[in-house]
Amino acid sequence: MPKRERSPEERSSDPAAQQMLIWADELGLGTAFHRADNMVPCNLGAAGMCCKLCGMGPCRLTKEGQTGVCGATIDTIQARNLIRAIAAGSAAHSDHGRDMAFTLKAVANGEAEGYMIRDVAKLRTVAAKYDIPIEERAPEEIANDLADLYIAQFGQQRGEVAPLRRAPDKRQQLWAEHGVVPRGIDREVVEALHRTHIGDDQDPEHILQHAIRTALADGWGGSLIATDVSDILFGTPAPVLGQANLGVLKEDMVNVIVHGHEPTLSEMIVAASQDPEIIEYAQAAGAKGVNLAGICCTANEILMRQGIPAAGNFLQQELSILTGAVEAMVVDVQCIMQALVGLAQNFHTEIITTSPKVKIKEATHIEFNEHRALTIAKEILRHAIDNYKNRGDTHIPDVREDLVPGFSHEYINYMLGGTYRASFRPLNDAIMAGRIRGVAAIVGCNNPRSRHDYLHTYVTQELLKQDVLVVETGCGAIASAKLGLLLGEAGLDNVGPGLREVCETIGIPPVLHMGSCVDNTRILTVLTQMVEEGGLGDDIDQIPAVGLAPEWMSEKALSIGAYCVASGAYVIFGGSSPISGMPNRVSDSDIVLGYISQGWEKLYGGKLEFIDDPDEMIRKTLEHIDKKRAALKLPAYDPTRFGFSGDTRMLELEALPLAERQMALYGAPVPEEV
Ligand code: BF8
Repeated sequence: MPKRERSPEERSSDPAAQQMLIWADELGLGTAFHRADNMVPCNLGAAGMCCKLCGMGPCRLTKEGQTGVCGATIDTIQARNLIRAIAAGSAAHSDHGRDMAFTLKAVANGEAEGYMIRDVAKLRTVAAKYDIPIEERAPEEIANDLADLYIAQFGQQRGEVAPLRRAPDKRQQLWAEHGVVPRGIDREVVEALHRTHIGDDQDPEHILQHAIRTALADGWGGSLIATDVSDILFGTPAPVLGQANLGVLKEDMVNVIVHGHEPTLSEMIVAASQDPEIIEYAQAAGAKGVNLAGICCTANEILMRQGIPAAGNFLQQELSILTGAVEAMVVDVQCIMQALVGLAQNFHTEIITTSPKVKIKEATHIEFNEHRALTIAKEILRHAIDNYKNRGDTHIPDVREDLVPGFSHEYINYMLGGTYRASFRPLNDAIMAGRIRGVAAIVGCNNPRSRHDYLHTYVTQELLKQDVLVVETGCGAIASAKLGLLLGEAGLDNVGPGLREVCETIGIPPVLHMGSCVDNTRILTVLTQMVEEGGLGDDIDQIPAVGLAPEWMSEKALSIGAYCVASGAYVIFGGSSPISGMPNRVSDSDIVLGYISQGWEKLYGGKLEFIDDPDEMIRKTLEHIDKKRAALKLPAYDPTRFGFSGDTRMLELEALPLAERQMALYGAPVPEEV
């Protein structure tokens, strides 16, 4: 029986997306939303009950006690499937980190056209962490040494991945005790594939221990390298005004969307788009200029550094093409739907692939190379401009929202303590006092199987009411941006009283946008500094904090979840569980589900759970935060104690007649000066 197709409102909670879905229906064109409705997920694969790792299968385990042809149990099969997904996610993030490290090397040696070292302070700070000499050395010399060190982490065979030393001491000891310290990034990914070949590791818990090691190679390895180098080359983010949603596309300009993940390309396209020669070329084609916008994590990279607008998140890549206003969509790696090319053929949009790792049949391929970066970026923009004359009717939804992204770890440090006393003390104090109940990191993808953006924004808003400070990255951050939650004043009326006071005092939004998915490492760095600041325990697992990926879909998300667990976090994934197994499975047959939750919690203090009900996600988040508060002997959360200071209170006071205001402020009328 065909599945019922959902209405646009059921498919997305974003009004711009809804408009484009109605338009798609009028045009008779399909999108991921339509395909999800018409493609019932394979129930065996979705639950991790299918093994296709050798030619004796695929083995479909449908009955309790059944095994694969080789004798593999369902638990072994689920553990193998999960670690393979985590290895792929770790590989994707880390390969991005590797490319960044090679770009740093090329810049240090003057071989990368158009790039420069923008954040020398960060370069020196990072290099000093690895005992690279920094005094009386040129930035290029330091960068060359740091690039060599970072490049070596990928192929290293023994020892420990260097950035691991940036974790809290106690956590490093714990990893050493449990034998999960990653030796080299590539080595752990390769070993994950080896262990899951037919006839290798067959103990599910043993397999999943290596999943932790593989994920740590991502979070405290490849991803951290990617973030460090991006900041060094393109600048460490600081708050900047931006905009988000499809309404950032412009009728009178050549619209170019950059989509994917690596900032090496997108940053150079930003630079090229501001080149007078390119602007003149666009004007000669009849446009006012070139309007750049991002999709997915590329959007986050250029939004938080340059204020370049975000056209949307993962599920808006096709919707942007449906506007008919996009001259070129320039893609690099990850989260790029193959369907883009077929859809674009109904319009004038040119899909341009640029990575030597990613080609799509019938797309234009202009290969990017950091040695000729600016020249190639201009060539790509000329293609887009040449295509402007082919534009037909446009349907750009008039929906966009302002936002302030750019809350890097470094900026939060500065924001809380100033230039000379950069510190996390005020944040720790606010948590200890109970003004801030705890912290939630809400990250990850969109998934067309759930209502686009709804889980992200519902969970975010409900936690804000409960005085939980929210930090966000990836497509989740763009979802909140589109709803106006990333603005200083907007939405503070719906934020709990203690959190509101903190936001008003410091002048921050209640939701802090910390970057792209590789930038989840910024959250690890923040948590580490909160530990080092004191008052919230001596390791990350003691902090009242939870990580959530309400609309996850990618293997990268699973890797992030696993390294956050290994770092001590309680992590909740929404939507479906890839290891749910047979319906109504009981106790001893739920080895994998139990192990990643209670098993990992015993070892690392963090756990991974899949919960599809958003209210249950919120309940469990608050329960965990309160449990951690109690363990630290902090006062129990009590919202009635706060909310009597800050801008909101001052506005209330200002509205009062003078005498009443003076009574409220000073307890007596103030005599007039004579
Ligand atoms: O790395 S959140 S859909 S864009 S995987 Fe992809 Fe998921 Fe978006 Fe960025 Ni992250």
